Amino acid sequence: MTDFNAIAARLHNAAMSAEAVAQLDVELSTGEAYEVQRLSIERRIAGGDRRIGIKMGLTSKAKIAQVGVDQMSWGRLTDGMLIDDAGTLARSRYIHPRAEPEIAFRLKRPLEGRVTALEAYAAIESVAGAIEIIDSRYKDFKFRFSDSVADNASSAALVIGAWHSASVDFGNLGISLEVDGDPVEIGSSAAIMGHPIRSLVAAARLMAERGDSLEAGDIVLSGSATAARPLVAGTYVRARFEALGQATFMVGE
Ligand code: OOG
Ligand code: MG
Repeated sequence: MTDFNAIAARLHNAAMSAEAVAQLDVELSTGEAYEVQRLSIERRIAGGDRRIGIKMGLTSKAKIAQVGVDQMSWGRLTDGMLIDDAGTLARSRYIHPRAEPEIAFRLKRPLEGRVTALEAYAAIESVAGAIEIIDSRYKDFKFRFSDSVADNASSAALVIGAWHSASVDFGNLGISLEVDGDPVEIGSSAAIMGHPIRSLVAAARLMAERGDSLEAGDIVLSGSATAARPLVAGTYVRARFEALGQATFMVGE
């Protein structure tokens, strides 16, 4: 029998120690993979972290092409993953971190199960440009869909720019990711499922499949609009968003 707790512990310890582990030798079912994810995040919560929301994964063609997995996933976000905007991320705390620009939502109402885009809109309190730092705990960033789900969809950290009113039209905003001032990835929020609101609708539906739901106050990362970029210590990363400003951080040692 597969010991889900043991896999969760292995992945949790890999994240805490910044030491990669081998890809899982058994292919978990989707349900099992989400259960391992839940158990591994439970360990973070036991260590003092607080749940702050979720991240969506693989919601754009650019990301699907980069990781070779074409199924949407979601992972859990905790306050321990937050990095202040214009703050510093310690490179040594991660295995092979990459940055990717995303649109973030903060909810004022719960969202559960099958909801319409209109209902999803009505639940948004504010919207922001953000950067997710992903860091697969697997060697060489290689995984199957279920491995990645168990590994909290590679989520490692996030930086959120200034929150804006939900009335900003965020359906097709230009986005660029810069390293030391050079644009290295260019995209649009429309790359996220044609419109990022669809990612929020999908989040509520996919969470319901696992008996979970979005709560008022939750933050939702809608998934990267572009491929992710590896982080190098000593560089300055900035994501710029039309109408939403920017999110930035320094990569420290
Ligand atoms: C999986 C996580 C994908 C996104 O924004 O699409 C993701 C990965 O690339 O490791 O965070
Ligand atoms: Mg992401």
